[in-house]
Amino acid sequence: CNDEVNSKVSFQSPLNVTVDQPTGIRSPVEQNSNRQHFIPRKYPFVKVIQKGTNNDNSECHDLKDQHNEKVELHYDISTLNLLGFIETPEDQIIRDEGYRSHAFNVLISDRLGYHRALPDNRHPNCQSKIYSTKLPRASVIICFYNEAPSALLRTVHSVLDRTPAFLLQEILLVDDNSDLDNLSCQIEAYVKNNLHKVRYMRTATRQGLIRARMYGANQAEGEVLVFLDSHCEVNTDWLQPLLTRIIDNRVNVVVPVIDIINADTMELQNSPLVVGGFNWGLHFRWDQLPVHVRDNPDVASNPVKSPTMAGGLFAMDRSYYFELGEYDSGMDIWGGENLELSFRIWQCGGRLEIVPCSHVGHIFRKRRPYGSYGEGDTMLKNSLRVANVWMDDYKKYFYKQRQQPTDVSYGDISDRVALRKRLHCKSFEWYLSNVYPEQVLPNSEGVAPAVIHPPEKRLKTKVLRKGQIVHTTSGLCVQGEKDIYAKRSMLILQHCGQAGKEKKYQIWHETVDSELILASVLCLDVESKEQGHSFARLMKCHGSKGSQAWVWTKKSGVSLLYNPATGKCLKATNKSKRIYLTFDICQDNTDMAFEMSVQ
Ligand code: UD2
Ligand code: MN
Repeated sequence: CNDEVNSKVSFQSPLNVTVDQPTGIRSPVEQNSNRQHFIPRKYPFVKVIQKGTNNDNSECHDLKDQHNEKVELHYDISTLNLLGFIETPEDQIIRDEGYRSHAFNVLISDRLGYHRALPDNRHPNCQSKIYSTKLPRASVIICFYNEAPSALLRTVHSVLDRTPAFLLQEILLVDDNSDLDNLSCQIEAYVKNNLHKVRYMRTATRQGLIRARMYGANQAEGEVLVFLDSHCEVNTDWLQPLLTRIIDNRVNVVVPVIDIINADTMELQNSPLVVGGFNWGLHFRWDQLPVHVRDNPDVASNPVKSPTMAGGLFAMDRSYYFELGEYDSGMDIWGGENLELSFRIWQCGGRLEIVPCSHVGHIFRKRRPYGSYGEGDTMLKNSLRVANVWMDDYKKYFYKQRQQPTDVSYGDISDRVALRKRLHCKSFEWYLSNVYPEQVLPNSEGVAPAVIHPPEKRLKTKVLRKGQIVHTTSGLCVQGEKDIYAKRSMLILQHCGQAGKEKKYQIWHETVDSELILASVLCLDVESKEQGHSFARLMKCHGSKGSQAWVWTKKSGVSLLYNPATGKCLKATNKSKRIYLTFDICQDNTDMAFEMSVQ
């Protein structure tokens, strides 16, 4: 990192406002130099919780929180929704570029900054638990490749903010040779100048997450290793229950409950208590708890055994990690290593558990935003290694299940086979009957796409209110264009029906999940760009908010219907003699004035 490079760095963060050049355009908070702390520009709930010294000798000063103050932002849901507002063309660029490079809403992530308060979403039994003070110290290993800086640094700060200092040996930030703009340089300088417990390191060439983690683990000094993805936020007392299980027994490998940080809104959603499984295509899946476990009243706050883990977030005794053979270094980039480690733990005498009192949020994306340098499908190669080392005869089910050709080369596995022998590991048959008796032999289920999905959320359709959506300027009402109940139908403005069918076709139900539902199953949704417009359409309700979540809000007294996932508002647009509903940057003009006339 040299000064020249650093001076060009431009980093979109609420904390990059400098005293000399206040911009304050995109930020929900801006600096008030008299009071020496950040105040909200238009959003409330900002609290300064710690003030440090003003130590401004940084080279990459763009990344500095200029007064070294620790600011905790408290957002309620409606405030969070408003953070996605696109106000300028630059906002739109940050958003679009963010989705392209990171597959989540970087505009909101940047505006949130590096610290935010999270609701303590643990079970009440967990909240009253008292943990021993004689727990081992942990090294937290976070490897990243081209991660959005605001998400990465929020991960780091959430660990620093919510981990008792005496339990944290260090945080190892392993940069897997990121090549996005000046990212590596920015992060390295920020760490150097601000975070003394964090060690930044960078692999000489891109290694993939498996070897990048091994690289980090090899330099770790804590007695326990904790791995986290680079877009997480840990919650209250997250580490103590994990460490407690490890001192109970050093062969316990423990996983927190992985809550969902919504990729479009950054909202934290509680995950249900589920365990890890897999299908015969060797893709990870979430399973319901076995019935006998589910009925146990203690399950919500006691560790529960899990056949596999999702892979990104877990803690393990450091010496046990090495004893058990680290990771399979023959695996590339992404995929499969989570099942490999899970099988290895169980078959070789360890135990894998989910610890319900530990909660960590993770941004679940709909796609992985990075490639693998022409290595093709690393998941297939990695899974072939898993099957051939650990699954004995059962590997035939994997081979049968895959739709792709399986004659690809998966490299030399002799080391891993020798490891299995040396550790006297049990058979896959033993694993299936003792650890995963719920597993059934393959049926015709398809192979899932290669992303790890969040645990399923139950559909809540509780209706808050119902009524017509009126465009207040024209006095017209929103309804489907063609057949009222047609999926994919566009939406138009029509005279508001006063009674009967005409009116019925215009009655929208607003739910607790912020959906607007017509005819029980069809939701107001956003169609991506078509001929320059984003059209509103009726789509089947999916229950996961995003393009189907709607927030009523006001701008200069005008009532707008806002979609946080796109950062845009509903708009009446004349086209071919009809008035269609489209989306655009929210403005206090007449095209965007809508209200719900509650019935
Ligand atoms: C899940 C896991 C992930 C990993 C993966 C299977 C969770 C929450 N996440 O997928 O940790 O086990 O399944 O392999 O359980 N990265 C690198 N170098 C690369 C590619 C990725 O360092 O070449 C980093 C990346 O920046 C991130 C981590 O590895 O911090 C995991 O990657 P991901 O977030 O794309 O994986 P995810 O959550 O889809
Ligand atoms: Mn991830």
